[in-house]
Amino acid sequence: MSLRYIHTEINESVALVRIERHEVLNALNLHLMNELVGELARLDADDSVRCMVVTGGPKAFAAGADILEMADATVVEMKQRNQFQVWDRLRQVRKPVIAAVNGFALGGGCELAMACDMIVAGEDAKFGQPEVKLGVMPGAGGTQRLTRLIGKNRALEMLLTGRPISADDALNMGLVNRVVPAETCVQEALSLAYEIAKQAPIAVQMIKEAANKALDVDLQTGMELERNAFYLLFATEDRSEGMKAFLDKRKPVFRGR
Ligand code: CO8
Repeated sequence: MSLRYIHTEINESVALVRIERHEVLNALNLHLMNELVGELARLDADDSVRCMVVTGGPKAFAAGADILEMADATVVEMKQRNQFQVWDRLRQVRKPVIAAVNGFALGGGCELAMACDMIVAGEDAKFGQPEVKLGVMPGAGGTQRLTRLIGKNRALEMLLTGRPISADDALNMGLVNRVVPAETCVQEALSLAYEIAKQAPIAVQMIKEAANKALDVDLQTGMELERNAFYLLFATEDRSEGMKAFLDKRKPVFRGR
């Protein structure tokens, strides 16, 4: 099925998903978000894919929610749109998703990058939550994820001033995994994705689930969840293969079973 704003290429078990609405800096309208999350859900269910990279264009990963689409909306219309349901679906994606961010990642764009599992930033990337300047606030996790990632004081400075930060500052604060030359950003994110795609897929998904839970539950609950997932992996063929390959001094071949 051809999508209007989303273009996907799959190579060596990694899907590269590009957001292409460049004329408005990839402003995230409802249609685009539905396409994007629908595509990620489809790839999540595709056994030939093990890891995904989401990227935008050279000038913008995404400059936020589409302001034109919201400008005249009433409270009732906003509630009826139920636009955050799609963000809840995004949280259900089990395979790792890496954001490759060049240019602006603002508002919903910054929230989208943070909703991914890792962020590779081009050196020209700018991250920010400028909603306060529009008289609103983040609605897709900005106050929650940013606070968890960089701490309350630094998050509040960004959230209350709306001022964007540079890629280097984002790295120092722990918002991104690494900063690379802008022209290599997508390739670096893909390299990371290829490395993850070589690991045992069920272990990868369980590790993602357990790490995400670490942010939601107390330590004891998290430790129990981790332990149960650890035991469960002993039921997989990939666990037998991984350990056998180590003992045989060869590379494992993981099949996701
Ligand atoms: N919505 C709609 N159109 C946009 C957006 C946007 N967020 N951002 C840029 N555009 C459009 C501009 O209107 C312009 O269109 P046109 O050529 O027709 O005039 C085109 O993109 C190019 O933009 P600029 O001319 O402004 O480019 P500059 O290089 O001068 O400036 C900026 C780039 C600084 C990024 C500037 O465009 C800007 O400030 N954009 C808005 C950023 C912003 O405030 N984002 C937050 C939006 S609110 C939000 O995200 C709430 C999240 C809630 C949940 C998420 C749901 C998806």
